[in-house]
Amino acid sequence: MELTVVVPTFNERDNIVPLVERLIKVLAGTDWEVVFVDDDSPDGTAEVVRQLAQTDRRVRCVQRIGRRGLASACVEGMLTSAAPFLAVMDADLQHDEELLPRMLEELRGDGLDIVVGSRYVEGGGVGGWSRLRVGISAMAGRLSRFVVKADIADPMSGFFMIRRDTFHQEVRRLSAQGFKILLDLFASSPAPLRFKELPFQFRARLHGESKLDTLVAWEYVNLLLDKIIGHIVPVRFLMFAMVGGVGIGVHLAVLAIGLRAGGLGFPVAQATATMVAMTGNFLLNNVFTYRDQRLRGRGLIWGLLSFYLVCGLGALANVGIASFIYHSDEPWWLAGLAGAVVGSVWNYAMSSVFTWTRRR
Ligand SMILES: Nc1nc2c(ncn2[C@@H]2O[C@H](COP(=O)(O)OP(=O)(O)O)[C@@H](O)[C@H]2O)c(=O)[nH]1
Ligand SMILES: [Mg+2]
Repeated sequence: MELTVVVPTFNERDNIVPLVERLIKVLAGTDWEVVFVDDDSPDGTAEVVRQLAQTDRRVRCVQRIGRRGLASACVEGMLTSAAPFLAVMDADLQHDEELLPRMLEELRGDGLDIVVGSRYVEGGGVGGWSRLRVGISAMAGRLSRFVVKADIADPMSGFFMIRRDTFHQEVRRLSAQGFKILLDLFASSPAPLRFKELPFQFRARLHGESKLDTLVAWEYVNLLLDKIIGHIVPVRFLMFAMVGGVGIGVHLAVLAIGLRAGGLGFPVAQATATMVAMTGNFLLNNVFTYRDQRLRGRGLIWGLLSFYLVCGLGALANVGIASFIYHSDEPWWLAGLAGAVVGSVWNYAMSSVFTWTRRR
């Protein structure tokens, strides 16, 4: 086995067969396999892959349940491989498979760790992208300079081939968050990666639709933050704390409205504000902090109930600690702050176990 092509998929049913046909054609004469890593696509992508795998041992499927995330899918697909060379490409035929044999050729020599399919070197391009998307992509590329020192034209590319031993050297340092696995590889490498970029034309998607939505920008910021400060404090906790800050604003606003406009008594207004703030925090965390494990449908209801419970206990811990410190003759603000910190750490730790559990 010389080459494993890892293909992350989410709702790509109709692209599987055409992609494998093309791989068979361009990789003739090479000993290769393709691993599709599917995040339990509702359209049955994994089933299509398995059907193909029934008659072709080169095709394999890893199906992940209750998880989302392009970068982590790529990492886990690469970890299934024993081949010396690993390629990653999209399922939707936007990446030019003709490049694969040339990437392989480059890597077989001893001089390179990674070969990148690049849209931004001479001869490459993005075809029919809108100006807005070109602008956003260029902007993201400039931001990436904060974490990547290499002078690479297309650090956001999702199309590359890497030596397996290079990948294994840095796999434990990877953030594996969001969309940008290549950037992650470059930013996490202990020694500068020896790389080469080969141009290709980014084609239009064959079937299905893009999973890139506006929150991808958010994931990108997460990745950059993780690379910059992730070794000091987990970025997820920072997100959680930021949402908590928003929650305090929501709480005070609802309280004020309840007291002034609603004419409620203080306990009722405070209870209402607490419920609204907790619910709001839950929904915000579900979309931003735990985007990769987002709860839906019935899981959302159970998640909300468990979040109420976790936060209720967190509030008890908060008040208990704060009162204890206050009665030890420490200043009121220190007592209050200590209670709040203990409460938020509790809420964060417990909700990561009981609310956004991976099992759901
Ligand atoms: N396993 C997995 N694959 C994903 C996920 N999101 C996107 N993909 C796949 O990643 C590739 C690139 O996504 P795509 O929507 O085409 O992004 P675009 O080309 O930037 O518009 C495609 O093969 C998708 O099916 C995900 O959450 N999990
Ligand atoms: Mg695509």
